[in-house]
Amino acid sequence: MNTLNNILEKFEFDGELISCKEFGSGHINKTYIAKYDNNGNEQKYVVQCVNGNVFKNIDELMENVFAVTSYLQDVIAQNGGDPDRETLHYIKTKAGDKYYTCDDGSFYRAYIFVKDSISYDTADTAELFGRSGEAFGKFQKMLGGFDSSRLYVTIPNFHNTIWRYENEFLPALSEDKAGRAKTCQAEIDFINSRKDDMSRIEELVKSGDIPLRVTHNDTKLNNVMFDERTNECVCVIDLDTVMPGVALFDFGDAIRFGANTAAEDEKDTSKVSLDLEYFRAYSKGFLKECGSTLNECEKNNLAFASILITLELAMRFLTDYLNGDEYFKTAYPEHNLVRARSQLALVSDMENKLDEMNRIINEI
Ligand code: ADP
Ligand code: GN1
Ligand code: MG
Repeated sequence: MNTLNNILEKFEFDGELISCKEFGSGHINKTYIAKYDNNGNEQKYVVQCVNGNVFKNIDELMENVFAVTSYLQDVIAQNGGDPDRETLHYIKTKAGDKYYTCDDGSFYRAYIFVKDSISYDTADTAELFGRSGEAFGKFQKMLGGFDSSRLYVTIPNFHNTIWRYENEFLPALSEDKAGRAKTCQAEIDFINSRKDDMSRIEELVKSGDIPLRVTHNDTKLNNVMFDERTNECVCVIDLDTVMPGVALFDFGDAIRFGANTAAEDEKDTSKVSLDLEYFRAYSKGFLKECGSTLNECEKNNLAFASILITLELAMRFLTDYLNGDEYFKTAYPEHNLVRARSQLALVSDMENKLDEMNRIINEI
């Protein structure tokens, strides 16, 4: 059995290990921060155990992140930026591999901790949130010249909402293997009643009105690192789901998470709503950077996509609740149900604000 120290020893880290602690609030992977003393200088590394239940092909996943980060390093250097700090740097193992496989079959990979940076689970101001919009917009723009067909699809149908409904939600409901369907009938009914909305973006992709681009696919606020002192955005992280995808979902997922007046797993749904000031700030930042690369159809669907991705997340949380919590990490037995309820409350509020959201986008 590998110990954590033993796993750290497999990587090309500089200096002597001082400490290694679990860190972050991600729902899938396990993240550690390892501190090293390198001749009196502290050097931090991020070490992650990748969830093999979620990511079935670690080689393809790591190929994607190496391809995207090396491309970004060139673009950032050409633009006069600092490639060392503005993109992730993965560290190979001493054996020269992109990740290390433990005796028990689990996978570990490592990268340099972005120097003097911090991530946030909530933005204290709309301005800060707007900066993350710029960061994800810039990410989209910088990858504009990267051929998306070079990337592996690490999780098929990741943001194909209707596919998830038909192939994951409905089967989980009919199987009801954890015996929980009776405890969430209202949520099931809500999701069923929105079925017609679920194929809208997929159809626009099929008709060619919406192009596939290189997308991040998990644009939560805590996937952007900010400078500790200036609060400027430094680097977009968490590249495991970078794949060919729909740019609208990158926009919408960030809104879902960051423009919510409550946490993703708020139990008191009366606290959940879409903050239109935050929506405006993010839209401004995002469109400032990549507005000129999006087509009219994409722009017309930014607000709708925010609702759809929120519905999709609600459905994914509820599916996992019905399955007995196999996918997302949970802190207590009803956690996935609480997440689903709070996301559905956000869907309802966004539906009431759709016209206003579209008005804001048009204004910008
Ligand atoms: P997850 O897939 O579990 O969300 P992330 O890759 O987003 O994992 O990492 C979890 C947290 O760890 C991030 O929100 C961030 O705070 C921190 N983190 C990850 N990578 C880095 C990095 N290279 N530099 C600094 N902090 C990082
Ligand atoms: C998961 O790993 P993390 O916490 O950044 C999930 C996302 C969800 C998110 C909801 C691979 O992201 O799709 O939007 O939880 N990642 C995967 O918080 O399923
Ligand atoms: Mg993350």
